[in-house]
Amino acid sequence: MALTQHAELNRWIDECAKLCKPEDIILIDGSDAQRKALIQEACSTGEILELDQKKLPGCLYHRTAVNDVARTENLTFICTSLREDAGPTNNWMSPEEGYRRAREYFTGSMKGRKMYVIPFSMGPIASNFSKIGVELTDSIYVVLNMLIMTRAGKAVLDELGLAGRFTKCLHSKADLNIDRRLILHFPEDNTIWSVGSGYGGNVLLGKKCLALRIASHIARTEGWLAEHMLILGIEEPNGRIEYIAAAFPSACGKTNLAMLIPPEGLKTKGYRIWTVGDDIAWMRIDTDGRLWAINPESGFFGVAPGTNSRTNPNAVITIKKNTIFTNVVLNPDKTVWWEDGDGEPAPEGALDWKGNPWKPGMKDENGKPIPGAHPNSRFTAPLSQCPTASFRTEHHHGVPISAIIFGGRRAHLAPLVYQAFDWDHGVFIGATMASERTAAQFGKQGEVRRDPMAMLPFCGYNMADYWEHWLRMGVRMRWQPKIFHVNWFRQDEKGNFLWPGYGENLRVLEWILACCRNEVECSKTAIGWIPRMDDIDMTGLNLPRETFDKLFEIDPVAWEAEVEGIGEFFSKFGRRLPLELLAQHEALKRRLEELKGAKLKQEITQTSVK
Ligand code: GTP
Ligand code: SPV
Ligand code: MN
Repeated sequence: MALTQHAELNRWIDECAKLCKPEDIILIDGSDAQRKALIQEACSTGEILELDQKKLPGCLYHRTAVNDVARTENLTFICTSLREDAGPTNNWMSPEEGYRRAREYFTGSMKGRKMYVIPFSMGPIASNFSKIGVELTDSIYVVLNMLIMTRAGKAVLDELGLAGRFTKCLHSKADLNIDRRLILHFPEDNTIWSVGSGYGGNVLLGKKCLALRIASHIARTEGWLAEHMLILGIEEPNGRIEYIAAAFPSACGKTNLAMLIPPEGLKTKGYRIWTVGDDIAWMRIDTDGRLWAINPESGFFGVAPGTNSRTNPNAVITIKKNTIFTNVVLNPDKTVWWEDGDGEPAPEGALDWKGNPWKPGMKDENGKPIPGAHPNSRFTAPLSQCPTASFRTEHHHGVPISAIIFGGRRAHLAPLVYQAFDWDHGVFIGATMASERTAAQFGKQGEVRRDPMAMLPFCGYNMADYWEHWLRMGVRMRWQPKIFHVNWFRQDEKGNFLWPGYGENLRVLEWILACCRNEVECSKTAIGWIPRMDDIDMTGLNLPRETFDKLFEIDPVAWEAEVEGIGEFFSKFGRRLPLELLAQHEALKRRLEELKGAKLKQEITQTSVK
């Protein structure tokens, strides 16, 4: 009997089964009984371990292969007929080559395993703004994660009906060989093929692959935006809630900001924070001319290290039950541990993320501390368990966005916060943002790289066309959100963070909202509007005046080098680069020259006074 009522889906499942040769095909229906049976099966093979069910009810533990712990961007490709359609920032392969190479790796890759068919919806089922995908996978770990991260199961098939449109997502762990690993996107076929990996972003195909790479391509043709952004609501005591969307690169603070707890000093103001999403936003212009956003996901796939009751108490509560922990330390009492978490040092007899005996303070042959949890170890937890989960997350219509924030991890250069002069300038700020590389990607850590809109690894088409699309979206909106740039990571000469970050970031958000309502005057600088010192509420925070000044310092010499870097980056896009961005680049150059001239004049007068 056919597996589903959808003829095309059946045909495709058949085709993939012929290729991968699984011993059985199982349809994921979303029921609790099936999920429990799958957990039992995965536990019996050692793929998954059940944690102490009294201390961590419903929680599971998993380790990925040691060379499979972060997204492998160098093995991730956009497969379009024309190379220019992928653009200079993406790896490209022709669809023919992509299918040919991956087909070899998929051939017989599921022998002796089962193939699971996961129908899933990104966004609330039946919302006009949602998209359906079906993932075929030979990994129970993937199934269990997808059941948390997406709305998956029979209800999605019902929604798909006899002939609904869906993204074809094929995944096989195969032999987990990094030399036979490929993450391929075929936007022209609405298809994703991922083989040879078992790590999150490479294999939970609803997330980065569908909700960003494929969706960004669809969004361009349909006139909306698919972005690497958190969505957060800030409720004032009068009940009014303003929503913001913020794009930070991987491991730069989205989950933390999305679950923010108001700092002590601002408690009396009575703000409440509502978490809508921590990683992805789909945004469209509604009939009211405003930008509205939904979070297509239903769970968090968050960075574990650094998560504790001080930095992110909401996350700590969220992950107390029904959570999958990946690549963290396993304690002998079947609980988990990670660097900079809560409580005591890891107990005797703990196993590190590789499964080796481990205790804190161990060093490698070069004297470097060996971390117990991988720096990119993660938790997968249902959004509904977050104490601040927004009541709008299940709403088909999402939330209206008042401000868009771009941000990166910059030890130098970028001030704590500044506002764009207008939409085009904001698009320029997003297009030119840069950040230090983190553990979420393979590669040299700490290196500054350009990461436009935090979408460098996630834009499914030519980045120049993507900027053009952003510019055009601005024209179509009657109420444009204001655009800002933030940097929580600026450091002093000794390498200490100048800004306390985390909950204290609300002080900056408060200023941002005041700007959106035109309630404050700002200081004009060469790079944008910055706050006057008194306009950021510092109650309860002993931030010395010098630190504030350092946080907002704009060094014209360093910025000149930045402008040069931007020029080099832009030149990669040739004639495809929107003229508006060229004009913005020129204007910034001019403003910085003026600033340098003014500073020089000031220095001369100062010397002559002496
Ligand atoms: P992805 O899930 O990879 O997209 O990452 P993310 O953007 O959600 O990052 P996350 O919130 O998990 O934060 C990553 C790291 O940044 C953690 O180690 C945090 O402790 C740290 N971090 C987050 N917010 C702040 C902040 O305001 N200041 C400082 N100094 N560190 C922060
Ligand atoms: C990121 O790296 O931006 C993540 C984790 O959110 S992953 O799903 O692996 O992409
Ligand atoms: Mn992310």
